Amino acid sequence: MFINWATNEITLKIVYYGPGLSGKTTNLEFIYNQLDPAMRGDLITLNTQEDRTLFFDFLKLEFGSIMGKKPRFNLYTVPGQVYYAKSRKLILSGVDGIVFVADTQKERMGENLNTLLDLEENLIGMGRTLESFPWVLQLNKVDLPNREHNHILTQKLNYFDVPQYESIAPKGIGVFETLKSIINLVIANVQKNSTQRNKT
Ligand SMILES: Nc1nc2c(ncn2[C@@H]2O[C@H](COP(=O)(O)OP(=O)(O)OP(=O)(O)O)[C@@H](O)[C@H]2O)c(=O)[nH]1
Ligand SMILES: [Mg+2]
Repeated sequence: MFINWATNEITLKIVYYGPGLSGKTTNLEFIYNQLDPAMRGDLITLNTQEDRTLFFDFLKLEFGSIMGKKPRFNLYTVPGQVYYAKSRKLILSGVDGIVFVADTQKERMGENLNTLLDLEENLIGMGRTLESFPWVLQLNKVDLPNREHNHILTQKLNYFDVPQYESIAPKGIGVFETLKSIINLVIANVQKNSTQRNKT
């Protein structure tokens, strides 16, 4: 979180995290294409030739008001491929909320679990934990045939009982529900922390 007292702006950082090809970039593309240009900046993507995220994607949104300030949401995706671990760690720095984009195909469960563990390790490195951090789970690619059962996905990935949404990112199904949910969690968290600060 970054507060600019001069301009009365508060900047909040939301990171889309998840294994390679789970649909993180597709979420940002859909949000970018749907939103009024007055509410968003350009979508900045750094891709390989195969359209895999090389470093990150970035999209800036501006709307509403919180505690009398104008919030800006900086949305990032991490590169999901295993060997970009250092980039993922770097992109997480200063994060306020996380969307974990899981791939619901049965054969991708191992990758989902590895990446959730990678996220937990990075959070612990920042003095945080998945249990205490604002995050939501997006179960993406539910249109594909080899889909894992919901109760198994929930049991293996959502042991902290965070809000979870099914999605088909290229069609936009579940994309804005997920975004609204993480924005609400992040705002609630900022307000809670500022109330606690004011009490002490
Ligand atoms: N059928 C289907 N395809 C999807 C869905 N979401 C994403 N895709 C496709 O999956 C591929 C990978 O999506 P990306 O959004 O690039 O994945 P990513 O998570 O950003 O991958 P990395 O950048 O490598 O980490 C693309 O071809 C998308 O069109 C979905 O819900 N259903
Ligand atoms: Mg990507």
